[in-house]
Parts: sequence; structure tokens; C-alpha cells
Amino acid sequence: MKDLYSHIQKQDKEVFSALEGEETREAEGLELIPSENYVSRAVREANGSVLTNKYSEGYPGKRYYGGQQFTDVVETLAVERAKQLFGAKYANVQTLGGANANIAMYFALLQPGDTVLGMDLSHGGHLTHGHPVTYITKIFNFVRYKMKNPETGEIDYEDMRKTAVGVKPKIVLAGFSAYPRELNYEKFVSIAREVGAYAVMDIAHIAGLIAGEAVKNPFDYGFDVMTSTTHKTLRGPRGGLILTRDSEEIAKKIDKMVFPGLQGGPHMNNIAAKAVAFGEALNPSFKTYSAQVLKNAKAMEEVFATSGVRMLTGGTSNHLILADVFGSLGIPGKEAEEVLDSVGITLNKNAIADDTRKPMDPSGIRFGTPAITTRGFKEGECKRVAELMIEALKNRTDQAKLSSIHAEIKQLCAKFPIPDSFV
Ligand code: DSN
Repeated sequence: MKDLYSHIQKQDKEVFSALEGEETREAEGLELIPSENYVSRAVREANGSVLTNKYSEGYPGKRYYGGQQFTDVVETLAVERAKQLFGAKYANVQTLGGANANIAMYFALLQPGDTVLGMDLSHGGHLTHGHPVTYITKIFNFVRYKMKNPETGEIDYEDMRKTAVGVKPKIVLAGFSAYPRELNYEKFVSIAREVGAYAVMDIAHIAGLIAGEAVKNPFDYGFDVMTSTTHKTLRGPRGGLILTRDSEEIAKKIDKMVFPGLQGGPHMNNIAAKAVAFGEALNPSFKTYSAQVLKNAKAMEEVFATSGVRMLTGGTSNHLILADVFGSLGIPGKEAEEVLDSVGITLNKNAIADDTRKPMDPSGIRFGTPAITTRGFKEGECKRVAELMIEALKNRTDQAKLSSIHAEIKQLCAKFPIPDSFV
């Protein structure tokens, strides 16, 4: 660690101390936030590289400033690898995050006042899919769909179709940040086609599972565009990605909107890190990783089911679980998050469908397996973690019990250190 931060250590003790603290926190605790992961040293090196010095407005071969012989190499590598991973004809790797990717996609495909049909945040969608707190709702009109039955997770496709026929959206948007099931992609695409809308999927949460072929690829069902982050299951640096299946016209609109429409100089260090991460995801070992993420989530599901804790949609078919800890154990989500944090398990409180509690202290917790699978956990370790979570929650006032659970978590972490490399 000293080597990695030796210059910071000499120059800036305050930042060094925070970095050292985070290194220890990540090493000695379990990361169960389903949108987080651990990147390889190679990805971190690229992200911390000399490319942070460079301005590269434009795209490879068409830049506004000189000196682009190496930035063009890394951006082209990132684009080509992204295309290969997702079966896309076009990729834009310049957006800084998933929210930016969605905003650029909306502005590229819509006119102010146009309508988007997206999933309700309270049923698993995302803020950028049309929550009233976001600025984009002042520009575009968002209409939301929900699950028909939160116990099974089935989306109300018939209601969605009727709504689409009524409001004539320009985009039918699939995708989620807290939904544990696969979507019926045929239905989304057929509704979009019926009303003449673009079919777009925000794959931020499951991008790595798609790339690793552990779940279906929406492009195989005719989606036009997919937006994503690169740092969740895809295990790359923080950032965004926009993929276009085959339309040059759409891809051009997206490129123009990302730059110069909405962003300035791309973060080339980050794009180099994306290229490295996409290279890792193309390695056959990434398929094994993605499949294991799913098996591990199933193993945790089994323990929660046996313990009688209600899981929204009845369980999981992907990397995440949404558990109703307030309904099942009488523990508010915020307290559950704090209790588990105190034993070295990081996850997040989360609203459940039609939650009667407030967003800052909802009924649920959301957790998942991307990061612990990167650590090398298999089903056995995941079951044990799920058991320890439930034990901690049930014994949350017993300090001796919590200390012994924390000690076991630390032992597990020591046995499964965060790897430096995956290839
Ligand atoms: N913050 C991300 C997540 O945790 O799912 C989504 O933006």
C-alpha cells in the first residue's frame, strides 16, 4: 500500500490517511452493495495514468487538439472491446457515469416535451428513469410503469401496453437499479414497435452479467440502444457507456450529443481504464465469474427464504436481493444497514414496492454478490454470510454476539483477500 501511494504519503498526509483508511475498510469488510465491485490493479493503473493530462475533445481521428496518437489508441480499443462484449455495432465510451449516459441518450433521441415510459423508482427503476426530483423531468415527460405483483416481480405488461398506446412515448425504457428478476424483453420491444418508440435498456446493474453471458442480451431481442455504467458487475472504473445495436443514425446522434452537446474533454485516463476492464471481461474467466455471481445470489436467497425473511419478487434471478427487513423482522432499513455496517458488512437501505416508510429510512435492504464473488466467494461462503446477516439482525442489541460475528467476517476477509488481477 505504501508503494502505491508513496508520493501522496510524502506530500499530503490528510489524503493519504483517508486512502489508507479506505484500503483497510475494503480489505477487512464485506462489500454487498450490488452496484459496487473491486477493480484490478491494471484498471487502477490505467485510471491513475498520464492520460489524465490530456485534452481530447472529439472522437478518434477527429479531435480538436493535437497530440492524440495515444489517446486515439486507447479510445479505439475501448470502443472495439465494448462492441465485441455486447454485440453492438456502435459504442460511445465517453460519458462520465450512468446518469450522464441516460441524459445524453434522452437528449439525442428526444425533443423537449417528448414522453418516456420508464420503470417507477419505487418498483425498482432508477432516478434518471423519471423521478420528479431530477431536472430532466422538467424537459421530458416521464410516465412510469410498475410491477403487477411485487411478490413475483412480474411487470404489468398489459397495463404498460395500454399506457404506451395512450401516451405515445418516444422511448420505451427497460432497466432498473433494484429489481431482482429478468425482464421480458420481447414484450418491451413489441410495445415499443407498436407505438413507434425506441426500445432502450439501461443495463447498468447487469452489464457484466450480459457480457459474461450469464443472462440474456437485450440486443438479441431487438433493443435499439443500451446505456450502462462500467463499474458495477462489469468490474471497470467508474463511468458510463452507450451502445447502439445497429443504427448509424442513432449512433451519430448519440456521439454528437455526448460531445459537443453535453460534455467537454473526455477523461482519457478513465477511458484507458475502461479499455483494460473490457479486455478483462473478454477473457473467458469473466464468464465463470458472471455465472458464479448468480449462483452466489441464489445461495443467499436460500438462506433468507429458510429464515422466513420476505424478499421482494420472492427471491432473485440476478445478482441482487431486496429484503423486507421491517416487515419480516421489525427492523427499519436504516437500522439494519447500521447494524450490518457495525459487523463489517456494507449494504444499503432501500425502499420496497409501495413502501409506507420514508426513503431515508425505508423498509428494505438491498444487497448482492458482485464484489464478494470477485473476492473468490462461492456458495458456501455466501450462505454463511447470509446466516451471519440474519443472526446480526436478530441479535442487534447483543454486543458480544455482534463482536463475534464481526470477528468471523474479518476472518473470511483475510481468507479471501481482494485479488490484484483476474486474468
Ligand atoms: N447508485 C446506483 C446503485 O446503487 O444502484 C444506481 O445509480
